Amino acid sequence: MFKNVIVKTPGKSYVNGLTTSDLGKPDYGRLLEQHAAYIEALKACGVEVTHLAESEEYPDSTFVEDAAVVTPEFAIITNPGAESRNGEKEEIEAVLKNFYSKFHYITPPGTLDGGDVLQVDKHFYVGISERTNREGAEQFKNIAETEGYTATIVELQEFFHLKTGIAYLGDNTIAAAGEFLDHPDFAEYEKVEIPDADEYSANCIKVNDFVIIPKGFEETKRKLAERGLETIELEMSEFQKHDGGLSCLSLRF
Ligand code: CIR
Repeated sequence: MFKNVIVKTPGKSYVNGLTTSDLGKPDYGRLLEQHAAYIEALKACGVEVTHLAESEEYPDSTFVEDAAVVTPEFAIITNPGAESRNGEKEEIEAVLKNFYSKFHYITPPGTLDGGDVLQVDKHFYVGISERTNREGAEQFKNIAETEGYTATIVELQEFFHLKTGIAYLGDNTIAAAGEFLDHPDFAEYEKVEIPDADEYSANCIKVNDFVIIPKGFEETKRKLAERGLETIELEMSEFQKHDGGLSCLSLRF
């Protein structure tokens, strides 16, 4: 069970942040509404929300997931791969000091974004992406192993981050899209298969008794319901415009 989450309000500078999408400029008012709804959904899942104020100097810093990886026993402060985001790790580390006494760090020349790390119980999958390099992934694997976890390094072919295309739903089940549908590293799992047209909904989060999914993906909702999973749907349009999904907006522990 997750007890805590950390979220951060997006600042006005969000609209000038990084993106590879061509979905248009985010509307700041709608963005704030969607972020507020995200917080309410998390509260409905029974977690305590630590809510950080916006910081204009880091346009992408609402995506708190990328600056740290958190487990029940320790936190790993990452070394985010985008230069404009790298300094975000300092605030996140300071906040996590309220919850953790044990820290590990990804250090240069290693880079790693938390969005490239998927945890399945005592195992991690670590994606090598535009943001996470092999050195960062190897450092992560070593840290995991010293802590009694195991890790598999996965080279991404197309997805932006590992968790852009995959989520763990408990009970040996994953939601998988695109390159992860037939990927040998995930062959052992039961799969909720997400077709290309619904790819965005592969980035969903299981928080205690609910799976939070983006709004507008009826097929994904139906497939989750078939497995007895209760969903909460959230409008995510303004985050999607900047390559963000549900997992990116919180640290859950
Ligand atoms: C970025 O390019 O870094 C942000 N615009 C989006 C980050 C999304 N984070 C994630 O998938 N973990």
